[in-house]
Amino acid sequence: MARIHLINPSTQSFGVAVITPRWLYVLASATGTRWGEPRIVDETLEQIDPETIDSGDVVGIGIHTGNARRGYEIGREARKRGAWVVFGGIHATLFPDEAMTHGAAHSVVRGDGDVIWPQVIDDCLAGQPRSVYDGGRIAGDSFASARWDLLPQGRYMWASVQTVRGCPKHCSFCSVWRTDGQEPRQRGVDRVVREVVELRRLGFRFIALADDNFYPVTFSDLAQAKRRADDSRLRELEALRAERFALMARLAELPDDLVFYTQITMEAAEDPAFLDAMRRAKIRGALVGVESVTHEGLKDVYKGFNLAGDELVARLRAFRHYGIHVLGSFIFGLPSDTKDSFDATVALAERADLTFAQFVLLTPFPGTVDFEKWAAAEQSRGTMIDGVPLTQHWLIPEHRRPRLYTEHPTMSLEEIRCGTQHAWDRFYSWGHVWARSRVVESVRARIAFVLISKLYRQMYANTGIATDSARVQRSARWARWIGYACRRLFLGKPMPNLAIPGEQLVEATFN
Ligand code: B12
Ligand code: SF4
Repeated sequence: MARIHLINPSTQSFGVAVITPRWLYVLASATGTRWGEPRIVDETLEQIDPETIDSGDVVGIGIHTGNARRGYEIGREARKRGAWVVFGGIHATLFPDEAMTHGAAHSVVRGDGDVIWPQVIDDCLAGQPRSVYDGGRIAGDSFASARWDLLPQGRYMWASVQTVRGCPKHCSFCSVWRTDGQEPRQRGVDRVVREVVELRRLGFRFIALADDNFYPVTFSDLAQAKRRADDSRLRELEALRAERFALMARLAELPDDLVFYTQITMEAAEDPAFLDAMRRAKIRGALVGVESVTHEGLKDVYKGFNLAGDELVARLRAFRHYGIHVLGSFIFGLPSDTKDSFDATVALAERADLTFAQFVLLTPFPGTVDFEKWAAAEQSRGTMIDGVPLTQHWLIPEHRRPRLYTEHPTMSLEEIRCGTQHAWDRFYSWGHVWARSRVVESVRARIAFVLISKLYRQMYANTGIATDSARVQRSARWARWIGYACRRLFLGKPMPNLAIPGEQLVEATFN
């Protein structure tokens, strides 16, 4: 019988991984059991063995821009072996034709895969797949719950659960508001809670909320809606906000050893009731897109709703006041950056009591406003690398890809790259990490904190910014080693009898 494969491409495999790629387990759930259990391969753990793919099988490959090239290699190999090849994910949604020409796709699914996937499989197995399927933007209550029973044991430190898709903002470097839409689609509270309970039963304590923006309704949105003559928008927003509080109240009833982490805009810091609800819900960490520490930088990325200087420090500290550790995300390479920006940013990150920080290089991701502007200018320059136009930078072999794409008015690209590397080095130096580890109490927890900081740094910085391949390999080895050492620290004793708050104990799989 034909088999269904779901493959998450990656050129780097670490044996263990930090967070479960949620799409794999959501699509596994959407697959159902009609065709036997799907075969799941996450290449961040280990590379696919092509021998496992047979003629007539259906191979689903999910790609974002960074792993599209590897995804296309797998697609070509699978097609050569006679399988039906289907691409999905954000990059395939943006460039369905590319998945056909470079990835040998029979079909591409644009948008959400939860509902349309069984139909795609049916069509493939009937020998009549359509070239493009529109999965659309489904309503929150149609999001499929993941098949956590299919997870390999002891490989992932964090599970991932989604509570909302879409983000009302419109940052220039981000494609989420265009692909997932600006209208927040919140998932029913019961479904989220059931998934979390299932994960805790299996022994997961750490859960990433794979949301675009956990705070989709701000005070200024409410104030704006209040000014309208028609109050329907205000009622909609109030209902969305009430649902957030309802979700957090239910999470608060779950075992205290759970730890949630989410992504949120810093506007949440002006909402003490929200932060307090987050604290009670055990949301102990949040990625906050700070992007730049100056007003000019924020203007560069259309993020005027963020603050700068002392006000910024106060806002970021507000999270810590409620026990929420911030992973601050900063962008370097903005036109307004100067040679002083690197040190100034690290200093601010430390002054604001950030527990973690990431310093990313401005990258024109397709689907963004930045990309459109950059690609229009770049097209006339016509730069090619290894026969690939720079406007399709994701198709260039990884070791040949530039680290920066936009000329800077005052700094050379190498200065920006080195400044960024230096910011990571400084923020994650042993001394600084050990000093920050005071946020946890026991020595064991402090050691865990240091290891996690180093792991984060090795996985996301060195392998991304370094141009020297020996350094990249060394980082990957380090990350593998620390990953193995750390993974047990995150898991708890399974709680097979954990009840769903407000419900009797029910079977462990839900849909
Ligand atoms: C959680 C998350 C992370 C986690 C990843 C954890 C993990 N192991 O998956 C962490 C924090 C590690 C992370 C890191 C990064 N991320 Co990220 N991340 C997200 C986030 C917020 C949610 C992804 C998610 O799990 N969604 C839930 C699942 C269910 O939805 P989904 O993946 O979209 O899948 C659905 C559909 O796309 C479709 N689908 C997907 N695959 C397939 C396959 C088939 C066959 C089919 C039919 C359908 C299908 O069906 C699914 C169900 O509806 C997204 C935002 C977003 N809206 O996608 C950004 C996002 C994917 N990340 C992004 C980026 C840029 C990064 C980083 C590069 C950031 C950085 N500068 O370091 C790194 C890259 C890491 C790496 N090497 O891969 C960008 C990607 C942009 C792009 N064009 O590719 C996004 C879109 C955010 C943004 N602001 O633009 N990320
Ligand atoms: S960067 Fe964050 S706040 Fe801005 S549009 Fe993207 S998801 Fe929304």
